[in-house]
Amino acid sequence: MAELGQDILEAVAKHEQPVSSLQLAEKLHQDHQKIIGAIKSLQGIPGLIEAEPESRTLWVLTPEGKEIATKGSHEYRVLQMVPAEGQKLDEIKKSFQYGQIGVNKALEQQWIEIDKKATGGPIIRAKKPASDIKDEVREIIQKLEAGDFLGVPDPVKADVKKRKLAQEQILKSLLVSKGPNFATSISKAETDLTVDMLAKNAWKEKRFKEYNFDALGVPPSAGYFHPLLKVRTEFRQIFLEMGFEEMPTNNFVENSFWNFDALFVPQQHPARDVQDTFFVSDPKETIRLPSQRYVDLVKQVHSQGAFNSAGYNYEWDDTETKRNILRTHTTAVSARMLRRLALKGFKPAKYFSIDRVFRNENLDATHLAEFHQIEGVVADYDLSLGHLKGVLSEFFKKLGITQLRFKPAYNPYTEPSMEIFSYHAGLAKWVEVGNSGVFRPEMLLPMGLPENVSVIAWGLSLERPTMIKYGIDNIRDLVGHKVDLQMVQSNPVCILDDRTEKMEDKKK
Ligand code: FB9
Repeated sequence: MAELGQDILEAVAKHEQPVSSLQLAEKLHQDHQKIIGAIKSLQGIPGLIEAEPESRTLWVLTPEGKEIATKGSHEYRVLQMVPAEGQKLDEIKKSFQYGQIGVNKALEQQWIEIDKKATGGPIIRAKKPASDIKDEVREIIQKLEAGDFLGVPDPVKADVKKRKLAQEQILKSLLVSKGPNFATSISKAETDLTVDMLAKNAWKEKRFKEYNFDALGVPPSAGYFHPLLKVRTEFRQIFLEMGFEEMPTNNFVENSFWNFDALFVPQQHPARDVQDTFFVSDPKETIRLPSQRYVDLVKQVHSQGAFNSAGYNYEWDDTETKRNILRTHTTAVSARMLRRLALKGFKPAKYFSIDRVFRNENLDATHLAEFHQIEGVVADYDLSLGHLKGVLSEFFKKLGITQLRFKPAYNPYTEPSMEIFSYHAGLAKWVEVGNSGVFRPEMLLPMGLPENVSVIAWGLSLERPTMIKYGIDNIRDLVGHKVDLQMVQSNPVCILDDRTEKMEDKKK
């Protein structure tokens, strides 16, 4: 293209008058579109050339039109073929490609007549000699081809188009002339102003590339945060600005005491079966249970009842409580933190956690055997369900969710319990956004927390809001070995509140 640009500059230099791109295409034996491209590229060099758009109308003959222009109209050729004594119709029709059309048109013009009673079949006779007749169609076609179409009446042009003898085309071209900085050589635009140029004043003869302020920045060849981690940061920010302290969740392996027994989940509860829980085979059992006194209190409240609770009335199994598992919820960590709070002397506290939990459940498009649980815990004196509803409203409002509904539910470790629902405008339905409740006294009192202390808590997953905000339908597109890393790189920063248009609505 640079070479073609050079040729164009040299051609323009030879003309005082502007040169059409059509002329340049002919002169340089190049396709007109290539010439246009090269001119536009030269226009990128400030002041080098001026290029004004021009357009002209052309009539381009079809093959049939070209035959008329060179050999005459079909009807005139038929007339020329017919001798005084007449000619068989079939012979005329077969004499050239357009013979049939020619006969029809010559009859229309009353130049010929057909004697259908002639012996041996119909014959054609001329009604007037060809020398007395002007082949006007041919003249018109030749005028159109020569670009002399102003004198051709519109109905005639319309007939030419209708007979598909020629097509009218608007040919766009550029009229090129010398610009104020015209030169026949294209110096490469400099992209840097160097010390050497300044020292020798060489910059004065240089041409510098224009700044392109629309150019996108070079994407940093750095790492990119996974959408889950970006959403986790948003949730962490929400908890921190609400005054919550993050719990230490750096133990995926948990023992059944903290994951179930301390939460007053009975040892025969189905959630503790292999169908729902991943058991660790080695080490199979923990060696680090809390104090025997605390374990005995938990054992008592389960098996015989205590603290005004009837308990579950079953035979406690010391082995069961020691079994190592992958934690099924971060509520195990909440239990550890509440026990620690009791041991150091109770003060009101607000804790949160966001980390992985593991459940041996059926997989589907939105559920894997692990997910990130988000949990909030508030411990204070005489908290009620009203406090729980209030803190949930505040929390979800920061997610842009303002329409909440609560539905009675059951958890072994909370009473009362509520499922949390929010109206999703994009889906036009109420969707479950979490679960919550007030921890039972059978969980709190064996820890040693004061009787008038109550603890409210709630939980939700990290994956569900992330999938909704990023418009991801299948969880395997978000996490796992099949994830497209381009998704990680190209997904925008996530802002959870209602300032951003919901990704799901965008998909509509
Ligand atoms: O996250 C869930 N849904 C959700 C959350 C946020 C959200 O945000 C939108 C952008 C606006 C959208 C949806 N759920 C809980 C509800 C369902 O997705 C459910 O099908 C899946 N649940 C998980 C458990 O499934 C086996 C989500 C997960 C869950 C459920 C309960 C708890 C934690 C996570 C809990 C708890 C709890 C209760 C009492 C005391 C302490 C903790």
